[in-house]
Amino acid sequence: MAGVGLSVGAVARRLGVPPSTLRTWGRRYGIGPSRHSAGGHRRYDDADVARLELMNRLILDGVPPEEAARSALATETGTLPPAIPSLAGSAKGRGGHRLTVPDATPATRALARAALAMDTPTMRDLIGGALRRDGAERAWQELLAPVLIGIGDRHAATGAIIEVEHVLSGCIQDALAAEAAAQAAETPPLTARPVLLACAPEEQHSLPLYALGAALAGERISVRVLGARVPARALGESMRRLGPAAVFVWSQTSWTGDPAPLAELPGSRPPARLIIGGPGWEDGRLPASAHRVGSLPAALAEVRAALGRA
Ligand code: B12
Repeated sequence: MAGVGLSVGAVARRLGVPPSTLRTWGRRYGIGPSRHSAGGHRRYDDADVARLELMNRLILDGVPPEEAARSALATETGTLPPAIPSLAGSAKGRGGHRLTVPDATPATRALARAALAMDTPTMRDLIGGALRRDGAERAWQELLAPVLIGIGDRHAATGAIIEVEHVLSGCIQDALAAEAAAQAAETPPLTARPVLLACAPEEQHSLPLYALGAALAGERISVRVLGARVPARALGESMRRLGPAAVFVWSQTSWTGDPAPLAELPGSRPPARLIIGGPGWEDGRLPASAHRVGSLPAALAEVRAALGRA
């Protein structure tokens, strides 16, 4: 694409959408070509095309166009952030992709490398080893979350490695669920009222719930992980049936962060503490009773407070 950039028709063919759609996206969402040819024709450079490819993929994955455009425009399509040490070479997968992980360590490098190679047995060994050695809270904070964030950034920049995201997520979820079950079997919970952990309706990103679940099980706190995409009615029904001490609801993305269903959750006596986490929640309209947390340690502290533990 050196120098002149691609025409509307060429980009449309590449994405498999009509040229009129590209023009509409440009007009409506401000995601269009950065330059024009000498003759005044619209020209898309590499960064424009990368952004449009990302937007198109998000739409194909079910994200509303406006949201997809906002994500694509907010994504740095060129170089990765300079402050983050590069894992170039060491974490290079067969597909030639590279990954940058915040505060990379030998452990994150090894997991990133195994993930990019889709080497499931090694991923399982590394994740299981970290959970046994460091416990769920530390393993999540220092190993799992940084690698997931690195993978998400890579996906945002290239539109690629979705398959890596899926395989790694599966390994992490299995390992965290197994860890929670092992902890509960080894040292039965001390608390009578459980803590419910649920994703917001339609929210598929559930791994933080499993991390919190495993960390709570390690503290002998009884937990029920309801998992991804929990309809508000199902969460309400679970609250009526189980009488939890606390309910934690996760929203990763803004299209699942509508706080309205939170206000409809049933009351109880004694009341359940409502704790919400994740970058998706829309500030401003959150119920006054909600305790918002921004990290796994903060979520653990809120749950302990709900249970009257120091
Ligand atoms: C794994 C993953 C998936 C898996 C989820 C599997 C599962 N069982 O959870 C799958 C493949 C299913 C998936 C699907 C999609 N995903 Co996805 N996914 C991710 C990924 C890589 C990790 C998600 C995660 O667990 N995040 C939790 C932690 C690790 O990350 P974090 O939230 O950024 O962490 C911050 C805070 O939340 C806090 N924190 C960290 N851990 C914890 C724990 C607790 C308890 C608390 C309170 C706070 C906290 O600290 C961090 C620093 O501030 C993220 C990248 C990312 N950065 O999150 C993308 C990401 C969330 N996905 C994204 C998208 C777009 C999608 C899809 C729409 C399309 C796609 N192909 O990727 C679909 C549909 C999702 C839907 N409708 O719900 C985007 C969202 C963009 C946006 N606008 O919000 C992201 C950010 C990737 C990206 N950069 O493009 N995804």
